[in-house]
Amino acid sequence: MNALAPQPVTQDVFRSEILRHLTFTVGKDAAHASVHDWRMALSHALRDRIVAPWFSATRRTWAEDRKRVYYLSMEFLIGRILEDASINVGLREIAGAALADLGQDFASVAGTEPDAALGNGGLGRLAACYMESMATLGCPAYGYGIRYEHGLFRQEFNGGHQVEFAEDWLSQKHPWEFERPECAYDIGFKGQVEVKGGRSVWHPGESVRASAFDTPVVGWAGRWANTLRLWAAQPTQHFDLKRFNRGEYTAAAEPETLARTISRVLYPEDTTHEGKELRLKQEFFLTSAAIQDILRRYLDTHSDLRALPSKVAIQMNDTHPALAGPELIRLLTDAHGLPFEEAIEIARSCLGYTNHTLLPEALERWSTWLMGNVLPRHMQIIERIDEDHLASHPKRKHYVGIVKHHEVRMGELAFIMSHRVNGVSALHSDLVKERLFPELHALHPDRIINQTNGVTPRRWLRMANPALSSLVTNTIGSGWEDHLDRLRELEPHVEDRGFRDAFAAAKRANKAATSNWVAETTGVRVDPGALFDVQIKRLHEYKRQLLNILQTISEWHEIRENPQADFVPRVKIFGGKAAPGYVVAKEIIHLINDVAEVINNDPAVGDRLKVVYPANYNVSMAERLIPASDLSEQISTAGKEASGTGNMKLALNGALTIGTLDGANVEIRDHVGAENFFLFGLTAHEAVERRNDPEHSRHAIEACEALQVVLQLLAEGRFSPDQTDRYLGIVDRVWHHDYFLVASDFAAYRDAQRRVDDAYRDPDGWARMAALNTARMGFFSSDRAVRGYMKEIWKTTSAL
Ligand code: 26Q
Repeated sequence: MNALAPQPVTQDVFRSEILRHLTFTVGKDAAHASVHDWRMALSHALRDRIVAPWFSATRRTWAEDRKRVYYLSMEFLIGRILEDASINVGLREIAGAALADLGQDFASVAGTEPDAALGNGGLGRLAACYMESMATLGCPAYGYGIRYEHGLFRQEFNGGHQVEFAEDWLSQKHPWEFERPECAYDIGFKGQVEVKGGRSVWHPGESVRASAFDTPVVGWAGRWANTLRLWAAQPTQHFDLKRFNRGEYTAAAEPETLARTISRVLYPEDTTHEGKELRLKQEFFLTSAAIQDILRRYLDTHSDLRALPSKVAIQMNDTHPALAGPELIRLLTDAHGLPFEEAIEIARSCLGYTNHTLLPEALERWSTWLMGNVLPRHMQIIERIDEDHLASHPKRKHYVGIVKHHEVRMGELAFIMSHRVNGVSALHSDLVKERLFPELHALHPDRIINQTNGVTPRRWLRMANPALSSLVTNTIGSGWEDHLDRLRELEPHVEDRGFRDAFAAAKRANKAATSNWVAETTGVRVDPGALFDVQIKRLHEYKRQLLNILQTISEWHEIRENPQADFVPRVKIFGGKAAPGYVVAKEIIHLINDVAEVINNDPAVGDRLKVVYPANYNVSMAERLIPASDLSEQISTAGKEASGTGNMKLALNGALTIGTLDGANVEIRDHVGAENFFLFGLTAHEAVERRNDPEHSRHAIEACEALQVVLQLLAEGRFSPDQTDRYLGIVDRVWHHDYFLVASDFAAYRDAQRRVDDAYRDPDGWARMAALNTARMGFFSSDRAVRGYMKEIWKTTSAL
């Protein structure tokens, strides 16, 4: 045993470790400690327990000279760390008991931790799940990202409108990170390129320093831990004492302010790409720091850069870090003297690119003017890559290069610079081939592959849903946490009435707890016996929250028309943020809140229908809502949702899906069985066809009386009595600008909701379907996904 390994933990040992940190790290006496102080002490005590596996993993990787994976992402949507870490190191119970000895409650202490919200949504959360799975699988890896001072904004509602506030997770000390001031790199921008002795030399006109902060990421059972390295921007020259002494106080601090803006705030857009200089600088900042760090680590123990691909795999999470190609080529040629042709091959063998979207407005393109100005040397290299690629594939019709119409297309750049390109669900990967890169796919038919997304069962089942987790463990034993396929063993038990009752009871307990929480946070009292119908995700037209709320209005109307009829009571739960500049999405938020106001206060409705929209949906709110969900709304216009991962979390927790054939819904339905999934709507190909009819909306509305009624109610201002014309814009869009086919899918959706009601009327039948969903979701573990990346893209093996 080495000296660093702490003594085995008992409740008493751990209690004294918490007390030691309270005293010596926090500097507080137990008699005067606040909940925050207790959280700091507990976090440090836990962190100590992660350091041993972390060091041993790092040492093994060096000693065995292992290939490392580098996951480059502008977003890591981690959420809270404390409870997750305590579960993975096997100390959740001991920590709870030790805290109780000290007069503190674990949940209350852990509940004060702010979410690390360094991401917008799916792409950022996927990065966090993959980090956890790489640690679980013993895949030596680093995550590289930006240490944003302000993560995703906090959402509040004011009169039903979304209002944004700066998020401030670092206002309290972040106990999980280790600052590494000795690990820092200069990142240049602008300036000139000089050719000297046949080599290009870039003289940046500005520079900032990227300084590392490391957070250990521990996997299941504490067997392995990797590093998440986040870069903070700091000024290269500190402040100007001469100017300060002249009394120019603000000017003296200018270089500092300028530099710090780079890591100040996460861009809150997750689909619209605007060619903003600061965003480009952020992307290069992350990418250059990462590539410099990767080369420095490699050259510590190797000298032949041509062997780099045998030790380094770099994964680009979408195109945001796609400058990794040009930056690696720049360092290999300009700094290390390799010929361009060799450099490009080395870079390509290291790089992989994951595509997460087909939406044209989300595809990154930078004007050649901006790129040439901010990164003059990289612009030259990009043009050279483009010429090189064109030259090796002459005489192609419709050739789509990287630089076109004075723009740099980051998708094409990432594709050409990668040896593998992957989509995130089977359908999406097919569409990447067919619609996004048809020409490049024809030239490189083996490059595009699929790696269907996954989610970590440790956070999304074991931690978020202790009631269901205990039932699973009591039924099939432990070990499913890192072998999620084992959930299949539940299947024979599903035939057992006792098991189904226990399954339903766990769900019911989660719903009861969440009903209390909903009452506290929104003031709306909901019946835990009602069907909890949940749509939680970013607000976007393609995700069609509008379709959901229109159907809700229709349901409300039906209740009022037939007050005696036998309705299945429902609670419609919404959660999600809109990008601050996305006007239409914000209008839909307003509408949902307005509809909630009317329905929740309608005495004719009572408990049969409630609409709740708790503000500030985030990872922690997801952990609360997902285990309490009966119905998972996955209703995007087919062909638009690359995968979805909330769909997986919900089905894993025994929610039934109502959904279109989009993204990973297709595979979820294949796994859980068509009879346990409420399918509706146009397919991806039908949707494209449908748009060829310029009158598709009018035809759909004329064919559906229920939809006419809903649009009429909206147009009359029934949900906006203070401003009756408020929703005329939405009505007009459904009639005349319905690109996302809300009208065309409305009738089918409404019909599918009827089938949901019918199924819910039979509680035992519902429990069977829900339990089969859980039993059959093992495939969607991020462990399976990461194994796929290791085998097909990174060519690495587990060190365990
Ligand atoms: C790009 C340029 C400038 C500013 C912002 C951006 C930007 C930022 C974030 C563009 C896109 C994103 C995020 C995209 C995203 O989250 N995509 C989702 O990825 C999930 C994981 O693969 C999928 O499950 C979802 O289907 C997909 O929408």
